[in-house]
Amino acid sequence: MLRTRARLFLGAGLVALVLVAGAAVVALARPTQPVTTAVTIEIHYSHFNPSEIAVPVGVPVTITLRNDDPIDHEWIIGDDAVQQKHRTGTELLHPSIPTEVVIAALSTRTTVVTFAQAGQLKYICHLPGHEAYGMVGVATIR
Ligand SMILES: [Cu+2]
Repeated sequence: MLRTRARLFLGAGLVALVLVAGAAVVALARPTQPVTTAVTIEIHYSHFNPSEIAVPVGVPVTITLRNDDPIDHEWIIGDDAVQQKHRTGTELLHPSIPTEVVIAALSTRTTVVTFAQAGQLKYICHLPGHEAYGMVGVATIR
C-alpha cells in the first residue's frame, strides 16, 4: 500500500517535471520580442511581414511600409472601434494620418506613430476582401 502510494507520488512528480520542462522549451522557442523604435513591414501577396511587432510606449516609432504588390494596400492601426469603422466604411481611399496609411502599388511609405498606452493593437488592410484574406497584424506596445 505504502509502496503503491510512493509510486503514485513519484509518477505525479515525473508528470509535473515533464510539464515544467515542456513549458521551459516553449519559453525558449518563443523569446519575448524586443521593442524597437524603427520597424519595416513588407507587404507581399496581400500579407504583412512581420505580422507581429513590438514597440515601446510613449516615444515616436518610425514605421516603414513597403508594398511589393502591384495593387494598393492600406495599413490601419487602432483599437476595435477604429477597425470596425474602417470595416464598414464606404470611403475606399482617404487622406493619410499617422495611424492610417495608404500604400500605393509598388511603393514605400513611412509614418511616425507615438503610442500613448501599453497594450495590443491590430493593423489591418481594409480594402475589400483583404482582411479576410489575412492582411492582419498585431502590435504589442509595452
Ligand atoms: Cu490590402
